[in-house]
Amino acid sequence: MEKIKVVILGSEDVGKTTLMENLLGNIGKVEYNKTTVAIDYGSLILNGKKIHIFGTPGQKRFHFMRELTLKGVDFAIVVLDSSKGIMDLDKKIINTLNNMNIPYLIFLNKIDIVNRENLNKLLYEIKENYKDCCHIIEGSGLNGVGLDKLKDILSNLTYRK
Ligand SMILES: Nc1nc2c(ncn2[C@@H]2O[C@H](COP(=O)(O)OP(=O)(O)O)[C@@H](O)[C@H]2O)c(=O)[nH]1
Ligand SMILES: [Mg+2]
Repeated sequence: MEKIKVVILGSEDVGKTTLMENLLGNIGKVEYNKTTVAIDYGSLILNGKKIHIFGTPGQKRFHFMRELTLKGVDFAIVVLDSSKGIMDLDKKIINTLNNMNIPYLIFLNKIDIVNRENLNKLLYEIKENYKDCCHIIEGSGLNGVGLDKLKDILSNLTYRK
């Protein structure tokens, strides 16, 4: 069976762990001072492919861990907190993905707490600055919105590395 490796990235508290738990069921994780430092990754079978999903910590000083994890993956999911917009660390993460030529999607999380006007401004900012990003999903890891679209995109990925 084809195996595809996907990593989840994003700043602290944007909702990475919540999204993974909703996607994969109750995952094992190690948290230290509320930061997820290690994750027992899970996998999904979609479209006859095994999609392995890895998490990463969101703290600034752990950027080296993100870069290491990214070396062997096929695809990345960048989670943004749409109530906070694109933070500096998110920009650094997206630039790293672009420099490493890793395809990614942006999951605009927490849309349940943001109004349409602000969400549209954020969408505009992303489309202006990140023309290489192919998919943007509006959703909520907390209540499951956007997960079907996310699974649909994951099911169409192909092995790269
Ligand atoms: N309103 C709202 N809160 C969310 C959503 N997803 C996560 N959260 C909350 O955001 C906080 C941080 O979530 P967590 O998954 O630990 O973020 P992480 O640091 O990126 O792993 C928690 O209090 C979550 O309940 C969402 O879609 N909507
Ligand atoms: Mg976490």
